[in-house]
Amino acid sequence: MDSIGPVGLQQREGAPSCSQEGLPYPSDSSELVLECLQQFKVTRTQLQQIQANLLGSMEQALAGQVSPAPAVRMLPTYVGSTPHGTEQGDFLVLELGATGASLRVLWVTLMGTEGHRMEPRSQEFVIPPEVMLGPGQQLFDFAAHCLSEFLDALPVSTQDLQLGFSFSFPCHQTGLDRSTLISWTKGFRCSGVEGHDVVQLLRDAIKRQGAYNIDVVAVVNDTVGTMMGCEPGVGPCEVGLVVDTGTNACYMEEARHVAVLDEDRGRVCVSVEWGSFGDDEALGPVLTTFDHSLDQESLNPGAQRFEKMIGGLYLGELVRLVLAHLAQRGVLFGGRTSPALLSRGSILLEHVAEMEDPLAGAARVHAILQDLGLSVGASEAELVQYVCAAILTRAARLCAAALAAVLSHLQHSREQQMLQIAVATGGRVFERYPSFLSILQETVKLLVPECDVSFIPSVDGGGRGVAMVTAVAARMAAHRRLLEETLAPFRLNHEQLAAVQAQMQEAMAKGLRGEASSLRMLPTYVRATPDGSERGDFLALDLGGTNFRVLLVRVTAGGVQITNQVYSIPECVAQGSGQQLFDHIVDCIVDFQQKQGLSGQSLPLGFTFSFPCRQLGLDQGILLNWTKGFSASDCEGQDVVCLLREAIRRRQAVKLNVVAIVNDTVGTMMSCGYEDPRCEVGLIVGTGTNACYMEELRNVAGVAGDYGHMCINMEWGAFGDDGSLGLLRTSFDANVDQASINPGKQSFEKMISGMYLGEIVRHILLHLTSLGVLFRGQQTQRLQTRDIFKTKFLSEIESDSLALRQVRAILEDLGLPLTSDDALMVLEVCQAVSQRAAQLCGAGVAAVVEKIRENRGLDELTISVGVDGTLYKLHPHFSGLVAATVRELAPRCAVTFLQSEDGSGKGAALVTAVACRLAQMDHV
Ligand code: 0WK
Ligand code: BGC
Ligand code: BGC
Repeated sequence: MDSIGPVGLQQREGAPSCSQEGLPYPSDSSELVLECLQQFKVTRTQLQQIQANLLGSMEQALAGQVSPAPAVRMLPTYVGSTPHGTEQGDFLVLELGATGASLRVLWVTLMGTEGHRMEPRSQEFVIPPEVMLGPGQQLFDFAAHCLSEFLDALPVSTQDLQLGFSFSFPCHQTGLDRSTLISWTKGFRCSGVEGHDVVQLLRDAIKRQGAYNIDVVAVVNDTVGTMMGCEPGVGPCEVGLVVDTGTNACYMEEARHVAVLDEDRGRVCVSVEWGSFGDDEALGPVLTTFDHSLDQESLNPGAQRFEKMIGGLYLGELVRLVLAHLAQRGVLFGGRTSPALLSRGSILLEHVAEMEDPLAGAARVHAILQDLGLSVGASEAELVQYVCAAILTRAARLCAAALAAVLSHLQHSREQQMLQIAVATGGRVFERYPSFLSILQETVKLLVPECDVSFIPSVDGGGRGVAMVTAVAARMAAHRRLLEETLAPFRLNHEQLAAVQAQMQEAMAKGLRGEASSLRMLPTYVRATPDGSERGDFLALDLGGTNFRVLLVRVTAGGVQITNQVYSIPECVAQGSGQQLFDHIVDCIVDFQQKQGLSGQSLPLGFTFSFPCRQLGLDQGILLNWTKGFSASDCEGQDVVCLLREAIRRRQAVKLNVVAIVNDTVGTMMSCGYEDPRCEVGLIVGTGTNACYMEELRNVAGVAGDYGHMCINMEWGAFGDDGSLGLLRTSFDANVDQASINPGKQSFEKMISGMYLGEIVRHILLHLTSLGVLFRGQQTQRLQTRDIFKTKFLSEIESDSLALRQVRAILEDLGLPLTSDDALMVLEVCQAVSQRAAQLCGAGVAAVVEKIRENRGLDELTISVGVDGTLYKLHPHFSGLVAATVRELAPRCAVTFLQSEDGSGKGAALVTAVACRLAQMDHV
């Protein structure tokens, strides 16, 4: 390394020898000049130190360390893949900040893989200094004005334009089109922008301009545009490196390494923002007095220290400070300075590059310094060139050390012996000072010899790359719009829910009066909730939910002990003959009695039968129709207690005393009522859904008596079977209903309960796949399979503790080839479907408790609701959404939801116990 001096100057014939540090000594220069040039010499060890410290800071920031704040920010950019080349379309690109006091507008046409490359049309606009330092609104209005001026001159249809915003400053991105400015750098310091979403500021300015309908669909850092603009054939470039007025790099990082993203697969582009690298330990030794004075004079003292040693906005200033210093010490220009030499910013990057040029440089030195009011001696031109070369060389080397840190990180994170990678380069320092790249290349080779790096100059400063990202963003935005359109019918507002509540209250009143109503409001002959005096051993059956259970319930003064056994009801039995079903039930009872040593005992039995039954008494229930996938023959219209007793009779030697048949909602209310006497509503949200409550007997037509209460089984699953839910019904609900074994029935249930939510989601996913929004439009056999998307997946996918990666794991087990965006959309579909279900359920409960409050003429009602059902119990947000909807729609009811611990079997036993107690009292 040390043998290499400022490139270009070496080659010239008769040039004086150079120092062992590779810097030539001008024959007549004093010690002072030497000392000056010495300061800009960065040793290999120092470069390695910088490389190591920058690498350390990168890994701290990736790991999410906040204090002490890492020296670099490592900002995720939401760009998840390098270009496929398939992107197509016309895109507007606005570049702000990369090239200092100018912004550029481009019209880029992407032709996809087939089409040839179209040259972008572009126009550069100089930004007045007062705009770069003024109010933010002024800057964005200026940008919007430039956009219009550019479009005015463009012979293209300017309908619905999509714009990619290349914004070259450190930003926290929260989406491809949402980015908050952290702090200005380079020559910008507009007020009212830091901490704000710059996309919104641009959108507002474009709206104020009002000339064109431009949709800002993506915002990217210029390094990302540079990386993405890499010519397909030569790339893909996985690192973007910019050295223009400022400097920075981005690269494709393993998503699992970026702590702030809950991703474990794929890659994401990270903007390093190495301009802010300023950790004293590494930079302290290489910072010169000139760097300190430049920093003190800058718009942001103490910040962007690394950038101020490399960026084109500062190199000219460093040269000026050195020349001014040497002139003031009498070493240069006869010790004379000039106002221009002493004024900040008078020497620009292009001046330095021209003066340093080995061929024409010397002449340019004279011309440029003359313009600054200086007279340059013959040998002094060369000295000035040395100063330029020293500062440019140092910049290139420091940049190489930073790039080496990124490359060695990539090599380690990809566990590769030899990293082969392409780096896209962009920026005027590369364009104006070609040696910058060769010094950079050499130094990188020296610092990371195990990396085979090819440098690809970006073709048009990244404009195409920004258009690529914009194309991806436009596609994703279009997908998002299609997703929102698809899910919009599931987003129910207050008015819609209040309408459901009102319709249900009306249907309840009609049902109670025995008029036509989709709510049958079935009397259950349960007139009281338990009063704690119940005692004895009871058998209970619990049929109709996920599991069929046989229970032994012992009710003592000390409480209720339950022993139960779960048995399965095979689909062939549930959809076989009624005799087969009830024989199977008796088989299970006999098995249970044997296991519990109860054989031969005739305990009172309570039968939880979770299907719509018209009860004629506590132990008489005519099955009106099956629901929830049951369809056993010869049962509908039959008294299921008789069917059970006949099955018991068919199985000689079994004596059972069936005392009561109750609906699972009633069993659940009774079970919870045993603990909390205010529990007067039973709610089931499981395979099916339904509710019951204690109604005033005077309101129940068809049941004698005006005093007291009777529990009414609402059978609200059928609510809307008269079409009253038509406005809320979506095409997906229709698909599920069509495919069910009871089309046209149980409309409310099919929008709420566990048997159907998974199917609704599956149909929505199929629809979104057909639109190309999901799974890249690939329909998979698995997703066409009925019931493949279980409702329990919704509960799993929506659980807060589950990271997106786990969502993806569930879906991959379903054989769905998905990206993280797909996983996010599936999550949103699940949330929309379950939220609607919970809100509709909440509207139903609100109707019930308001009915009870009005029944009792109360201003305020305090009441408890006993709840059971897998969906309600397992879904992470369902119960909360139900309670919130009830609070919203029935604010005068203080409702407590009690999750039933022992299921409705206990409730059935308690109903049986109450019946037995009342029966004994009758005999007394
Ligand atoms: C458990 C109850 C049972 C009810 C079931 C409903 O004991 O009576 O039918 O909850 O929930 P599912 O099992 O359908 O999710
Ligand atoms: C900004 C970066 C940008 C770089 C090159 C720096 O000042 O912080 O975001 O990429 O300049 O333009
Ligand atoms: C049945 C109801 C039952 C509910 C919950 C519905 O399908 O019709 O009787 O209460 O499911 O299990």
